[in-house]
Amino acid sequence: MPSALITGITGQDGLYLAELLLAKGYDVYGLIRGQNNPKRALVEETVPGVKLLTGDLGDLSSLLRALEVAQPDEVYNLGAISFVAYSWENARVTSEVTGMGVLNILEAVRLYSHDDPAKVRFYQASSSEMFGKVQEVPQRESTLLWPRSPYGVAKVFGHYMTINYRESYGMHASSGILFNHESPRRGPEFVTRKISIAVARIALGLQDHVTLGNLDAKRDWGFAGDYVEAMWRMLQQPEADDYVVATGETHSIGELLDLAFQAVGIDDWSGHVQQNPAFMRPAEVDLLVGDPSKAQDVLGWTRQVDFPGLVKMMVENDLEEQRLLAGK
Ligand code: NDP
Ligand code: GDR
Repeated sequence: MPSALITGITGQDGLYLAELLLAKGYDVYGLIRGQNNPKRALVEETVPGVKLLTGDLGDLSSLLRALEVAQPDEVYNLGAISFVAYSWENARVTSEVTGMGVLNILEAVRLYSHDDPAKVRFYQASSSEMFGKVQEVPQRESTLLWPRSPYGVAKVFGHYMTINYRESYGMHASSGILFNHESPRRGPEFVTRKISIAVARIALGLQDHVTLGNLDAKRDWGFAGDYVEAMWRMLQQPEADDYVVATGETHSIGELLDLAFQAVGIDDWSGHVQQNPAFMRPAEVDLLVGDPSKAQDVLGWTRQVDFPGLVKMMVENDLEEQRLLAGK
């Protein structure tokens, strides 16, 4: 039975990836931080087959201990401080976890695999935020990186460190440059989930409006369940490499609002949406849209859920959740 260690097990992608690997017969270990992590119960309930190990990306010795216990064939480094807006106010801690944390886990894997550098296959969760002030449209693996946030800068560090460990030590280390992917498990601080929760509550008469930042922002949004499949496929390749994973389509926040409100039968949402500069960012990324050709050709990966399907899935989930919470 192959074994895998996932950092970031409590996050959106950690849960989907754990489900995928358990279904494939893997022995799955998840790294969980803190002495009383509030999301432990969620992980235990959602993926009861996962064995949780305590550790933190900032603590090399905890990573080494986790590797010794899990004896993994594959390590997926999904752990990060991942909210871009937060990274301006907390640039240092974002750099330490999202950037230096990658170096820590790479170094732990290198030390653990000292007898055979390719013993463990490693996945790094890189991001389209690395493209920032985009140098070409659509963005592909060879596009020059120009990050526009402390989060993006930290991801660039992790991305190049992963490539450096592959080239320096012969590690099977791959980097997935993933564009935005969402789901009913998305954190409520991200715009898609913020909108799906608000729309559900507005439909149920629990709130009147939602306050957002830049409505002109555009993103290449896919479904997280599809994207973890690409992560796994990367580690099944004979050679490690880097891949863009995206839909190749871009949509605005306005289009997202159209679809979300349509899902609850509201055609004109103008009275339900307000704007506040507090949700604007010091710098925005430009036209983010990815070219997934390499992932399609080499990995045989394709997305299953389209943008309207994704928005509908999220709003329907939140209608159900909010109805239960409100006792309706
Ligand atoms: P989430 O924010 O949902 O999850 C982040 C995870 O990182 C949580 O499990 C969190 O644990 C963990 N974490 C935070 N700090 C530490 C630490 N010091 N040590 C160990 N773990 C830590 O992110 P997603 O699931 O959405 O994303 C997974 C990865 O993919 C992230 O690295 C993200 O940056 C990257 N990514 C995501 C994209 C997306 O659209 N979702 C696109 C491109 C890249 P805790 O619960 O304890 O806080
Ligand atoms: P992003 O996701 O920054 O792309 O990072 P987010 O959903 O936070 O923002 C997307 C766009 O929406 C605009 N926006 C708002 N965003 C939030 N959060 N709240 C608002 O009220 C709001 N109003 C408008 C933003 O300005 C932005 O343009 C996500 C994370 O998962 C990263 O970890 C990952 O690397 C990238 O996706 C790819």
